[in-house]
Amino acid sequence: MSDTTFKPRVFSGIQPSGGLTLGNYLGAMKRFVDMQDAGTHETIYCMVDLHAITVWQDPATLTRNTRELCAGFIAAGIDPEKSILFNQSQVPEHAQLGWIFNCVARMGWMGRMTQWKDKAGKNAEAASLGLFAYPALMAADILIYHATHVPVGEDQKQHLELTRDVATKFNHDFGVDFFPITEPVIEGAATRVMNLQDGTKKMSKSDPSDRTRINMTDTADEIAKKIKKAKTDPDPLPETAEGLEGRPEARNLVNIWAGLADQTVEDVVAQNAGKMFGYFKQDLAELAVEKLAPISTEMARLMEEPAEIDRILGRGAERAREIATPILEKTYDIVGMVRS
Ligand code: AQP
Repeated sequence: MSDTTFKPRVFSGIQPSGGLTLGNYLGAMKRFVDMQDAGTHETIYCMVDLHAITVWQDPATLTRNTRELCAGFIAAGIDPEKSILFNQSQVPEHAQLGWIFNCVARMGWMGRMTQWKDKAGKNAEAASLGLFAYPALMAADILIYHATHVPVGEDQKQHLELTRDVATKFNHDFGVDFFPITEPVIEGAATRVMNLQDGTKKMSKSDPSDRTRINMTDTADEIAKKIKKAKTDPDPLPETAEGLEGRPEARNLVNIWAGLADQTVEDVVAQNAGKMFGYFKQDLAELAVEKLAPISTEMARLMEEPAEIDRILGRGAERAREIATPILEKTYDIVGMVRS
């Protein structure tokens, strides 16, 4: 940790690269609301549209997804007065600091990122340069606010380690103590919600198959059907959490329950020990509908007023720039850029 004392500040983002999933909600957004409501940190939340375009996005769909994501944030409990809520492209300082970090980060660091390997696949030559550089822009998203804490799902852990590496190298190269060494906040029972059809893969909003995920906009019927059809094994629920070992699909459904009900995995297993998955899935579907239906109803209501969503995003961007601009200016001074 650096010697300078930084103001406790939370930053996190979600890509408008598709509809919001249960994974995004349990792994990230629910934590965002908790951190906002705790009142211990200033909270800044962002729709990272510049990250979304590292893979192809249809322009009209990107616009809609960004507004829908904003509606999701608000419906889930983010108050745009308490938190700063905006979309990344309206705050150009992210991309400006991102360029500086492109020059700090090393090619080798980027090449080791598992998300790069997963998303570029075997055809890395055809992947965008932006997809390769994604983690440097993510470091800029966080450090342009001197954020000290970043709530994320398990899949983002490696990118956060890289953010720490970028801050450390910048501070070392320029002999300053300017960027904080950010702490990841990866908490709760559902930090890695898995694909409903394959418990070894992450639930993802851009998976081509809709059956693999629960979308925050799914109807009660769709949620119940997807949970009923979720892959499981033939055994009943175990007596203890250790009994979930080697049963990824069973573990996933238990984790989802724990995340939705704010319980521990141990409690969920104890409560349902010996139950067949057919019955467990019925109860889980009821729980999911009870928790998610009010959010999707509110999202739909907010989506009827796109101008109000745009106003909230614009105001959030103004507030974000008040913090970001002086940090970028100071960075330019440290690097030796002439500013007149
Ligand atoms: N399955 C998941 N379980 C727990 N947390 C998750 N997150 C994403 N999927 C899960 C968390 O949600 C936040 C925002 O993620 P993102 O939209 O920036 O990108 P991602 O991690 O790549 O999410 P997706 O849904 O898989 O998007 P696509 O398909 O576009 O790549 C992060 O905190 C992430 O950890």
